[in-house]
Order: sequence, then structure tokens, then C-alpha cells
Amino acid sequence: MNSNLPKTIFITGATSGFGKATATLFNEKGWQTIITGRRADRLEELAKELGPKSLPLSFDVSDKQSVQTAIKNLPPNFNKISVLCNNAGLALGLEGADNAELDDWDQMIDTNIKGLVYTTRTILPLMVDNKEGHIINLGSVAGSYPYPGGNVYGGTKAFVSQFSLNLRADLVGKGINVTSLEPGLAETEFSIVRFKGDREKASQVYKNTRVISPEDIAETIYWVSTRPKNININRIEIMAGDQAFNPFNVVKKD
Ligand code: NDP
Ligand code: 8X3
Repeated sequence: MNSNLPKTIFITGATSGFGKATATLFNEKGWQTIITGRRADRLEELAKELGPKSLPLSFDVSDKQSVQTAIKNLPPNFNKISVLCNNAGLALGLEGADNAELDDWDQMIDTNIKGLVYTTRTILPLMVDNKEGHIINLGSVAGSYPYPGGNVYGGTKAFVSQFSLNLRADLVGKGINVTSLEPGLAETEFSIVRFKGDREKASQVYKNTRVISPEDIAETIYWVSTRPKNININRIEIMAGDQAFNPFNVVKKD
């Protein structure tokens, strides 16, 4: 392994939103980027923009075998991973729990929980061998605060937050940092996916309000990644400036 190589970040879900902005920023800062996602055409396009310091790898994080194969076959100049950004994830639907689609619940659990766990478990031994690494997991405010229709999405993000803290417990002393980054309302393709391609409905979510940008999250990931090793940022929660809390919903009888 060439120790003069720039640092490498492995980003899941780099075809859009936070992941794409993170790849772009780290590339600008001189890092190597391993950019991943299911949409190979988008990855190829981004890899062209980023140049030779990027490596596109197309796979589905919820497919354990594909995750393991992709990581096992990393070329030698890309297999010292300094930062794993577990970003791939999605919300599907906003129906109440009694009406939601079970298939949507399966896909959120498979992606946001199982996909994150597969990637983490496969990359961790490489980091432990190198005695260096940082895992940054994309949680959400939805993991801490419930809202109607958040049901399984919020549950998966609560898992991300707690899993991150438990990773810290296992990895302390091994040179591996772990951070749970928990954003609120941010304009990406998130709502287009949640509303299954209904762009008009998705655009209403962000209309006439100031939201978090993908670049805000990329900058935070960069900041977290470049802290000195005498500290660990356990958890960061970022809300949009125009977003806050509602009172509890109390049902009154007539
Ligand atoms: P986007 O929809 O813009 O990006 C999601 C990314 O995840 C895409 O690159 C997509 O790639 C990838 N992805 C989804 N499913 C899979 C899969 N099975 N395998 C591999 N990649 C997958 O949304 P965001 O950028 O907003 O979301 C990024 C993360 O941030 C998610 O975990 C989300 O839950 C979280 N988050 C988002 C917030 C928001 O308001 N936007 C707020 C808080 C957290 P592809 O489709 O090509 O596979
Ligand atoms: C996405 C943020 O508030 O739409 O995780 O659930 S929210």
C-alpha cells in the first residue's frame, strides 16, 4: 500500500442529495472518493466530473452478497478507507401505520438498517487492521422525534442513532471514531422518493421555507471527518432554521 496516497472516503448513496454533495466536496479537498449507489449511469457521470481520484461502484446496500463482493474487490490503492459515510437510505410513504404498505416497510428496514449494518460490518475489519477510521452514519431528526406517518422510517433512524453509540462502545481504543449525523428538513430527492415520483407533491414540502441544503450536510461531514483524534463527535442534530417542534397531539372528546 502506498502511504503517500490521499485519504479515501467510501460513500453509500452518492448518486444524489447528501452523498453526491459529500463526494464533490471531499474531491475538491483532495480526497479519493469511492462513490456507490444502485444507479450506475449516475455514478459514471459523477465519476467523470470528479476525475481519477474517484471510484464508482454500483450495488444495492440491502444485498449482503453484493456489498461484500464490492468491498472485497476494492483495488489496492482504494482499500485504505479513512471515512465510511453510511448515507444510503430512504423513506417510502407517509401513510399512518394502519394503512402503510408492508413492502415499503420492508424496503426501509432492508436499506436503512440492514444495508448500513452490512456495509459497516464489511469495512470495519479493514479499518481495525489500519488502526484508523471514522464511520459517519446518516440518522435523522425522525429518529428522535415522532411525527404522523414517520412510523417505520423514524424507527430505522432511531436504530442508526443507537447503533452508532453502540459501535463507539465496541471500537473505543481501536482508533475508530463513530458519529451519528441527524438532519432535519433538507431538499434532496428524498421527498420525490418518499412520494414515489410525485415531484409536485415533493416540491410542496420545501415551498416557501428555508431548508437545509446538501452542501450544508457535506460541510458538516467534512468538519466531523477532520477533527483531531483526541475527540469524537458522538452525535450531531441539525434542523432547518424554519423547522421546530409542535405541541403534543391531544384528542378531546366532544
Ligand atoms: P436522496 O434520495 O437524494 O439520496 C438517497 C441516496 O441513497 C441515493 O444516492 C440512492 O441511490 C441511495 N440509495 C437508496 N437506496 C439504496 C440502496 N438500496 N442501495 C444503494 N443506495 C441506495 O436523499 P438524501 O440525500 O436526502 O438522503 C440521504 C440520507 O440522508 C438518507 O439516509 C436519508 O434518510 C437521510 N436524511 C435525509 C433528510 C432529508 O430531509 N433529505 C433528513 C435526514 C436524513 P440509488 O437510488 O442510485 O441507489
Ligand atoms: C428526513 C427528515 O423530517 O422529513 O429524515 O423525516 S424528515
